[in-house]
Amino acid sequence: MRTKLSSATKEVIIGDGLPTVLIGERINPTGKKEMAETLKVGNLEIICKVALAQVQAGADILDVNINTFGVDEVTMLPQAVQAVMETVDVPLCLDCTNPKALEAALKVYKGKPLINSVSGEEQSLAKILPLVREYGTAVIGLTQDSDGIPGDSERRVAIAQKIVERAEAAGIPREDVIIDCLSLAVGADTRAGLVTIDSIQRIKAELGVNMTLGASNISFGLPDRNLLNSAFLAIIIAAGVTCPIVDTAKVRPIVLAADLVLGHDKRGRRYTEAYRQRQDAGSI
Ligand code: THG
Repeated sequence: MRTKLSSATKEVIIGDGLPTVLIGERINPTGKKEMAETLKVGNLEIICKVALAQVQAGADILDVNINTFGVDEVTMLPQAVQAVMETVDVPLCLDCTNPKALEAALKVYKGKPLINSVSGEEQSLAKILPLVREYGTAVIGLTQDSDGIPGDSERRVAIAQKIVERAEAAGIPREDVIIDCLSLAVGADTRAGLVTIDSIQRIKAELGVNMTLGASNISFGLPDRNLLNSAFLAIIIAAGVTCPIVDTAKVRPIVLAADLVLGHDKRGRRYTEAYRQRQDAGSI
């Protein structure tokens, strides 16, 4: 299973056995006061700065989320996408659930983006899948529905199956559906990680699709979050996640280490090259 995404000038291929593709999460005003304030007045400078920093840190794709109180996504999402496309050359992941804003962004996008996201809810499937089909994009399918995120893997697998079936029925190839099993905080429930890992393994075995995950949700409310996120990332990559959503600068070394151990880095070139770069930068 290979998912191909592109910008105007670059193609990124997501698949089993290939190097893990990193989706940079930092264009997101949640918890970032300055980014939120500048977005409200239509200033995209910070977003472009954050875009460049993430690509320099090794992000393969950038998530673009501008959802915050006081920002009109229908106006601002296409402007943000345009500004990011003029700053970096990686494919983009449009993190927005408003179909009008998505369509406005799809009209200016050059290449094949990833839409983030559709869920198992009828209303979401009905609004998002036609856009995926019409614009020939790929889409992230969240394993949640009107009852929220299921607490067991059986129901998460069932939602993933429903999304894949409905996408195929709408004329969207299976390789253009990337499933997100979602992770809840282990601080609230210590079985939360296991349910996500089990869901990933089952979906890989039963559906064979590419998978993403917002890996940092696991550590909410706990100390030493990067340590937990790193352990979790290595496990979910081994379980079948091929394109996690991450803070690239913080996790690229652990991802490269996991890729080497799992045979996703033939001859270990990516691992040793990143080590050399950190040495040259004086960070080790
Ligand atoms: N799945 C999918 N999409 C997603 C998520 C997911 N998009 C949003 C989110 N989850 C992933 N993106 C982020 C962005 C920021 C943070 C976490 C996940 C974050 N921000 C800091 C905080 O809240 O403490 C604050 C800002 C900072 O300094 O980075 O952690 O699961 N499909």
